[in-house]
Amino acid sequence: MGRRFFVGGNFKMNGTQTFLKNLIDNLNAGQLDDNVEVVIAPPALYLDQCRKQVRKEIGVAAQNAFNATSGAYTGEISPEQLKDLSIEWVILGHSERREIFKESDDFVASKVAFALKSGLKVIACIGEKLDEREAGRTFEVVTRQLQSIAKVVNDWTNVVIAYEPVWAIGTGKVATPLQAQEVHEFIRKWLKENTSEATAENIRIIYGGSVNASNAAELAKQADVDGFLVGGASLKPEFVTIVNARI
Ligand code: G2H
Repeated sequence: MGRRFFVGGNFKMNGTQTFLKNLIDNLNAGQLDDNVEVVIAPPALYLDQCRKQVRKEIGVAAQNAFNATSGAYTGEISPEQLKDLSIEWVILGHSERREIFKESDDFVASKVAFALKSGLKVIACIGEKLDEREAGRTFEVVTRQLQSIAKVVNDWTNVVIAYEPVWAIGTGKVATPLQAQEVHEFIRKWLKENTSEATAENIRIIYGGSVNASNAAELAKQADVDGFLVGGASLKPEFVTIVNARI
């Protein structure tokens, strides 16, 4: 069985109750390719609202979760609390969390392990920065990020890997289909050599970084691109076009 195409919408810190209601009305009314798994990731405050408003075939993800069930962790949200609101997914290791909030590889890995153990599915983000790409260190960086996750994850069934080159995020500077394919292929090969052939074959590796309605179809044709994590364009009606990139 082939890998089911996966399109996530990462709303980041955007939206209000009214804005998100309109966005979801548009998504609920859209003709979405049945072969695509669609997941939206609203800001934490609006997870409950969005889970209730969006049609049930569409998944909902948090943009972060902590690595404990409860306790004195001011400002944090636990996987248990997400599950209490019927949230199935969480994005972890996004470059904005790594960069702005200084989340280390080990911290990201521990959150991935804890979220999986708690029964959430995880969109685990990796990707190199511009200076790292220019220094020819892309494979080294994604290997380091993968390695730290692989140290704590045995079963990858509930993991989607998002390759998001940091230089392409929110910049309008999308990776070319060949640049994306090259790294996705590398990631799959690394997983084959370091986890198992079945994991490498079954895992979805999605691309993120300035995906929009104009570039999605070409990116989607690449053999190892199994979907997208979409930021800016997920806040617009064109998100439906991106979901349908393969039809
Ligand atoms: C990358 C992406 C979504 P954008 O962060 O995760 O955002 O599509 O705005 O580059």
